[in-house]
Amino acid sequence: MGHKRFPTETPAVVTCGLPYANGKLHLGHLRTYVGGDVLTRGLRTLGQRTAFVSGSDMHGTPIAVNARQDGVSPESFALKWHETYQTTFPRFHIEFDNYGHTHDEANTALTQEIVNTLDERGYIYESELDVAWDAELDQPLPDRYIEGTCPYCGATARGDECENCGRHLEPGELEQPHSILTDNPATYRTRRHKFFRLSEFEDYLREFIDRLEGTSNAKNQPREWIENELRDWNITRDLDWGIDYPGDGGDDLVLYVWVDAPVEYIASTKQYSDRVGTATFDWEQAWKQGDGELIHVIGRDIIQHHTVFWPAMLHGVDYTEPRAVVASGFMTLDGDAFSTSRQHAVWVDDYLDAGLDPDLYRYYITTGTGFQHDLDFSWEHFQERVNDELIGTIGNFCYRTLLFAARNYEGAPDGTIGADVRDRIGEACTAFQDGINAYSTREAANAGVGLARFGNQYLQRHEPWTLTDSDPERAMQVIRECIQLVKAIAILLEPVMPGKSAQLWEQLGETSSVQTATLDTVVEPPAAAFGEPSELFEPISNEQIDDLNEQLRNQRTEE
Ligand code: B3M
Ligand code: ZN
Repeated sequence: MGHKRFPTETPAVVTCGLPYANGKLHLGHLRTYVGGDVLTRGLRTLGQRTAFVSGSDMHGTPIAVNARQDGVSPESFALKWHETYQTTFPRFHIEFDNYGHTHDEANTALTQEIVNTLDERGYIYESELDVAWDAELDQPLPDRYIEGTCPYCGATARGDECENCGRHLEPGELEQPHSILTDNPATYRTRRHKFFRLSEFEDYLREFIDRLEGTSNAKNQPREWIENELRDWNITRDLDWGIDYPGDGGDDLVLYVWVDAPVEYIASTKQYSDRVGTATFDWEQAWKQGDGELIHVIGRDIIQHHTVFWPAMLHGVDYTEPRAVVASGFMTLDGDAFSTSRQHAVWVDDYLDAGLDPDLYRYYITTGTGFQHDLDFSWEHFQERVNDELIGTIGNFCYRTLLFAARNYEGAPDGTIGADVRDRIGEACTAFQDGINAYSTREAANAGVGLARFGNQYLQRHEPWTLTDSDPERAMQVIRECIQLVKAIAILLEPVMPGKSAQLWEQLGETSSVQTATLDTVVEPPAAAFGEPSELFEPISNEQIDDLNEQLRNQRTEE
């Protein structure tokens, strides 16, 4: 069974991996959120009904450990960061339809309901488990409270995950574990815990993986995990921060953070439905009735959670299965991993405080490489891409066209669109549509960039400024064609640069919103009257790049 091409009759939900509410956001973090936002806007340009949701991940040791260091409660610690993220995303034009958090009522209730159903259906059992313990402090050491060696790749890893090879680690798997609190080697205590019968989902997951769309890393890596033995999954923790285990026998246990975190995708969609009404978006149709085109946009380190644990949970309660998992590559800064602890990072606030437009960065990461490939950020490269591509190609073409049109015709002159321009616009629309259908935000964005490149050549070839006297009709036609190209560029680039495209739309004299413009409107006639445009982009100077690099050097600390 293949999936239907977008746009479909059925509603889509695009989700972004939930950020742990535990620290400042840097540019590297934004890759998946910008990716999800561009994809959502692109789907809407195709006419696809789409909800875009996410939320803050409030639970687990990623929060508990950091809150403890700060000497505050996990709840107030996480809420503070949640509020920061909620205001930061829109500043980068990342506009979720709903941005909740995992500790709210909606997610707590839905998580407990799903766990209860899994329990009733026999997918959960209780068993003894040797958990890591700090003998000196006499306390359990779940997940990030221990560090040691990954049994799969030998790298240094945390209790439940190896960042190096991307594997999830079950309790007991980490080798040479030691407490991050005292540095003592971990000892063990036997405790009763809850387990999810993942092993029963092997046949289902094999078939699911064959149907799954998205990036090739997300479709291929899980095969190996599913082919090898699927171990049952420990879904509870000895921790006093999280969602309580709802059924019998789990009195002092909370759910493992990876149980309730993805449920927020559903809870967040529900909150959106509750707000706008089910006639506009029905969360149950999407999540419970098999009708939703569910697309998860994530970082590549959490592929296993989204292609193994999560679809098994959904299948266990008869919810809709994901259609696609779109997993980004990692980001580096000047060739080195972004690091919060070493302050090797460009903080999102610093980027905005430098007066840089968010769309420039959105363009940089969307078109810099394919979504699943690793991508490096450097200020020099950023400057080059802004000055050469955004100014040299896109800004230049749009500005020259609109200025000439405003000065000579006070807007769009009469004239027909010749076959080559019409065909070239058609090709760009097809490339855009194919790009979105392949979950390639880069291909979709490049469709618009390609039109600007074509437009510059077209202007150069026909030199309308030499025709105004000798052949005024022809001059009018060329400009009329170029304005149609500008209009198409505004629509095709809206997903990647929503702010700049809205500005261009206004310059074109359009009164509607470019955000709601669909592909069929690229051929509609432009507004007849508009005034002189302003430049869309400002060049970035060498001095500014030197300053930004210096700031980066000054803030960096050695570990
Ligand atoms: N909070 C962040 C991460 O591991 C984690 C994602 C949850 S998505 C349901 O990247
Ligand atoms: Zn590993």
